[in-house]
Amino acid sequence: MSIRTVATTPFGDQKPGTSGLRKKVAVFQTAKYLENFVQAVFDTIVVPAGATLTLGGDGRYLNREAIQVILRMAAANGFAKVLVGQGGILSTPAASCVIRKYATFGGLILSASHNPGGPEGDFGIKYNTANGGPAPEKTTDAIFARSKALTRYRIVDAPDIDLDRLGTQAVDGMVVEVIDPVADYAELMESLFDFSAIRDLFAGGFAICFDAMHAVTGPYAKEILERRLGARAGSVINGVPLEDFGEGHPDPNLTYAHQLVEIMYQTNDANPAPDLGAASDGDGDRNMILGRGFFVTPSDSLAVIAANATLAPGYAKGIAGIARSMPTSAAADRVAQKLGVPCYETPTGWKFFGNLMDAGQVTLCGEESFGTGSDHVREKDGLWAVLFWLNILASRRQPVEQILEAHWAAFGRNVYSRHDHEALPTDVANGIMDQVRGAFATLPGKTFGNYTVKVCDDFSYTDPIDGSVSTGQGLRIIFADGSRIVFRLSGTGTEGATLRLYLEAFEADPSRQRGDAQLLLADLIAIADEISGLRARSGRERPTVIT
Ligand code: G16
Repeated sequence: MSIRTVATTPFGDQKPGTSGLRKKVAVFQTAKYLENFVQAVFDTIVVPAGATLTLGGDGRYLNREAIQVILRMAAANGFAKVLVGQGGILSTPAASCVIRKYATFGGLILSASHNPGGPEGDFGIKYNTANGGPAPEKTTDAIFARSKALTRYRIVDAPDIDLDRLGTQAVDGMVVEVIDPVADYAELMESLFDFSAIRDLFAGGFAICFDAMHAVTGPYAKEILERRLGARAGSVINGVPLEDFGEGHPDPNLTYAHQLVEIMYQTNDANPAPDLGAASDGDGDRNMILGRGFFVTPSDSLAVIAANATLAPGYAKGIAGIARSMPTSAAADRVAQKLGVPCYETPTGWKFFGNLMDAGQVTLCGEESFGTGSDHVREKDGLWAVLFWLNILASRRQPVEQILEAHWAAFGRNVYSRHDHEALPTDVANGIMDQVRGAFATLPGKTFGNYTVKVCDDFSYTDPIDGSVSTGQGLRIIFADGSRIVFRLSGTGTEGATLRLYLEAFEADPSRQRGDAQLLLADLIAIADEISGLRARSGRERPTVIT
């Protein structure tokens, strides 16, 4: 082996965020930047002899180049084998599936998720452990510490491998197997859902529009929805992964998935909107669900999936429990209560669900940030959520909107919205958070119109399985009737600071459950501004994104 040890100096800024290290492409193009981080990962995880690594990404700009570098470094750091997705492609849930199925020693996933790509965009990398899930905080902290102490990295001299050719090649003695990125994942989906019922649904004229946003899910959605399930050709739009996502922002929400939104909200009777609309993000772990002219919040989607879980063969025996991130609405809690199963409230970040799933405490997990998933893998899974909805629709044969209305009538409606204030100057965002924190002492007992503050806190969490404590996870103002306002700084932005305001009000009365969330939440929106001084401090009249 021709291992080279190359001197390097620490960068000091390689701290993985909510979901791995995310930076501008230009930062990742800095000499030795990628190598430094990858070496920090390999040093931290201590690669056992004979280990296999899973490797792939969402196809964004720099994906292929980074994979060749990582392959050479994996060979120099003791891996015996790497499974890499053809073309360098593996969606995040598919990577999790491959790690678990082939019991690899974790995997490296190259993605900046829903952030834009291309030379001016973002790039990212994260390590997932052998359970298929994002590395826990203690590991990412150790990786960061190591990245700051590094003086050398190891790499072999070897030519690039052909990423497009399926089968086995070698990098200086290490085996590289280029695998079909879709096959294992599609097989797993077939084992969970009633494909024959969904095929019947499509055969009966049911129409879906799936927006892959020129990101990684295109090949997955075409294979599963169009080829295996018989959705009509063209059901998948923007289905070719592009390095810059067609200059789009591959974030499946009402703002960025505007083409899908226009299709689903069109009112032309001669050309009706499809029955179901769905979109997924850059790396395929997020999802948005739309009915005809109707938006399903991710929090409601989790609750509906939980309430209908036994309709899907993979969940026919029932669910062990549910977990949701703190800012996610309590709609799922109400379902859990009815089912008599536990519901856990965790900090934002899929990694907090891992221990609960590994311990068999929960089956379903969800986050307001368009993440839904189950213990079939250890990541949230966009296409899985769409297939779950299809399974429910194939069984219930009702429009999406009716399913939601029936759900609210049965459980009450947790009216919910998130307001994002993106790319604020960091000091402005911190100032807003400080003002809210500063108000905590005076808020309990204070009344704003119909709302009286019951309690406020900075959310902290003790993992029930390993006892680890995570503090500073979001500022909560909880009112006497259970309504909530939450302020939190995003852990995934790469420009300034993104401040998220989460709003939730409970409505038990079916006659008042219908209607636009922004109107139903107007009072809470005003209270949030009064407490935080958000508009005055930011100088902005409205949020960048409302979902
Ligand atoms: C990542 C995590 C999610 C988390 C989200 C929060 O999503 O994987 O579990 O909910 O970040 O983002 P923020 O900190 O910006 O609110 P993704 O899809 O970017 O990997």
